[in-house]
Amino acid sequence: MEPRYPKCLDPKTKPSNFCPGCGYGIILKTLGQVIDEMEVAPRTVFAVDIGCNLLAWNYYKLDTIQTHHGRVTPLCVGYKRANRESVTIGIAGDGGLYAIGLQSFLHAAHRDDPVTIIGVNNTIYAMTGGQLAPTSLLGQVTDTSPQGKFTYEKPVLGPELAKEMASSSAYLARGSILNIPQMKGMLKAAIERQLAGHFAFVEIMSYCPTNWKTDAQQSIETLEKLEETFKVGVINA
Ligand SMILES: Cc1ncc(C[n+]2csc(CCOP(=O)(O)OP(=O)(O)O)c2C)c(N)n1
Ligand code: SF4
Repeated sequence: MEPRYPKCLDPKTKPSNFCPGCGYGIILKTLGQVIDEMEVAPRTVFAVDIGCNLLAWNYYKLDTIQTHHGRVTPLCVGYKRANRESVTIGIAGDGGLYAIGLQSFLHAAHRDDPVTIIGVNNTIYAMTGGQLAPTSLLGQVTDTSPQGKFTYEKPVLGPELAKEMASSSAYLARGSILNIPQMKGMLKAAIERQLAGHFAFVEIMSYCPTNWKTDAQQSIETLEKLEETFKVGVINA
């Protein structure tokens, strides 16, 4: 059997799978740095959902598993139960986590399953072309709400919602690619919390310039505006 790699980040660069200007690369690079700095790569398994996050399937030197849309949380829970020594990290988009996958996500938080889940919130279904998501804001123009979202006054606030059901030992936070050091600290805390035997979730606000139809400056400004609703910070320490 091949020895497992001590580090997950590959020093050799390869072409990005993501659109130019996408936020996913920032998140994945930061997560990789955290895994390597914590020296947990040999025991880490990385799980990807359906959505643009699945383009990370060959990003790390890690065993990587993939599942159906919204099923990354139960996939991680099942893997962790079979391999208690593993560090199990799953990633999904806001569509996968808060629509089709909401029930299993909330119950993992409720059961305090010792996994680390990362939710990338770009307020739309990105991979399929920019449709309305539970996180879209009232009035937000998307491919399926050309005149602006008019249903549901409030967007789903994932970490706040999870707090309603989660164990008090769970770590729940919202970071942003606009503050990388803070996001990095949250990812480290989320892995430490799993190692302590508890559920951990970090939502990360990110931009999707392709579906938002924004240039670099507009992407940053749009994200800054979104963060007035999606408040960055630790929700449950
Ligand atoms: C069960 C199921 N329903 C629908 C789809 C189609 N589908 C593929 S990606 C996607 C949306 C992904 O959006 P999100 O989860 O927010 O991730 P993002 O692409 O924004 O990272 C959908 C609906 C699917 N693959 N499987
Ligand atoms: S569609 Fe959006 S989220 Fe997906 S890779 Fe392109 S910019 Fe990134």
